[in-house]
Amino acid sequence: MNQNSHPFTVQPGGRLNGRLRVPGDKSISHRSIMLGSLAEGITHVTGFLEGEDCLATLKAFRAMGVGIDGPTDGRVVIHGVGLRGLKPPPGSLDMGNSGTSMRLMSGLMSGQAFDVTMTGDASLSKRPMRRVTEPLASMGARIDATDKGTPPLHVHGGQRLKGIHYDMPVASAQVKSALLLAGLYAEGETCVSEPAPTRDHTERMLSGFGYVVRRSGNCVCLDGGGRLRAADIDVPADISSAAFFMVGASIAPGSDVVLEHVGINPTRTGVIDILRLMGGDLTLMNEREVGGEPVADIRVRSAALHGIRIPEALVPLAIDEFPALFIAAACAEGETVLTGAEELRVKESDRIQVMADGLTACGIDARPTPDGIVIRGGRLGGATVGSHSDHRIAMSFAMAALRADGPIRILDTANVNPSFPGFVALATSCGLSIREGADA
Ligand code: SPQ
Repeated sequence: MNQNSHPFTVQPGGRLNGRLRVPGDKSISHRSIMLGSLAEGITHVTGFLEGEDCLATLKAFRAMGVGIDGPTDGRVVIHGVGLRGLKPPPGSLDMGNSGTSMRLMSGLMSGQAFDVTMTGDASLSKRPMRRVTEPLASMGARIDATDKGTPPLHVHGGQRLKGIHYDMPVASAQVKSALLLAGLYAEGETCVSEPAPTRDHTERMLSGFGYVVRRSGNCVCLDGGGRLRAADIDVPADISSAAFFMVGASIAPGSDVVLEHVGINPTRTGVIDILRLMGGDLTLMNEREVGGEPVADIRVRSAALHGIRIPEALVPLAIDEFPALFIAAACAEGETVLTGAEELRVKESDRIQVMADGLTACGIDARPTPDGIVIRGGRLGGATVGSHSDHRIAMSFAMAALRADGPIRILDTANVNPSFPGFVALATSCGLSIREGADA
């Protein structure tokens, strides 16, 4: 892809104010389509994220014969076909940029009676899949990948799966979910234990669909052969999208925003904890539970941030928010040290290196390490930065402009829309001087 395509130009300074609701949670939206399709009965989803990643999942299930109405204004109606009701798709399934679709569906497809090929875009085609294909193989699945263990994946149908007890070497919700979804089709018990807590939306939603999931300590188990019963799902606003505004409001003096109806599942709230440790002023209001997921309105006011050593226990709980948090660190007094986050190197881009390069271009002392980064807060200069097609990098540098002393131009931002449709309009509405295009 042309690295100069579709730039953002963000003028320096300003502040963020107002009440805003960011789009629906990406992880929950994917899972709503998967479980809704495999349930018996009709599932109504509201707040669905209408970005290309989740639409890739939706189109895949449509291609396998599931009747899905919408999305219309975040509403989707899924006519579930039951665990054994999917049909062979007419061609390969295109997962676009979406690691969640590819990895979770590797598990689900392993239990089907038919073969499926799953492809992805240039970024997804570089991401590691052995983390799911290897444990799935020990359940009896047959999945072909490239010699490097990357997509496209060809999943052979008609295999007899058996439950396993798997100790995950990396803390990954995608691996855990892939195995649990394969476990629905396996003989006996499938158990996954995790080295640190990861997002538990799959477990919560399975329970919401009436499937018995047993949790004990760091281990989650289910038995194959059960049934899913349709349930309505209200998808909360995505904390990973809200994070850009949490950071923007924290670093820009005079800011005061309320982020409405944000999912605050404890496996996702590391960004709030880390910003607070840095001196951030964040208040949770109107806490409530919606369809098995905790939700709150989050008020964020600007604050003088200071550098910290980020506790490693918080890393999996904030894994997608580090690009934004690195901007907070660049605006903080003193040094911020992140360790134990090597997973950041295998996301949509190498988020450690790409953020370090961008921050360095802005004049910040940012030193990557094998498993993290050391950032010394300082004066942010205007610059042109490459996002390497990574939506989270692009939106993070957009927020950096609030504290920069010159315009920030961000290259190759076409992948922002798939995870955060309407980002430019929403950011503009609360005070960011951002426009799509190259001219300052
Ligand atoms: O879908 P994708 O591309 O893998 O999405 C990312 C993101 O930043 O949007 C990671 F690049 O989020 C993952 C997250 O990092 C979504 C996810 C999930 O829904 O289960 C889990 C996390 O990945 P992992 O590898 O830690 O399991």
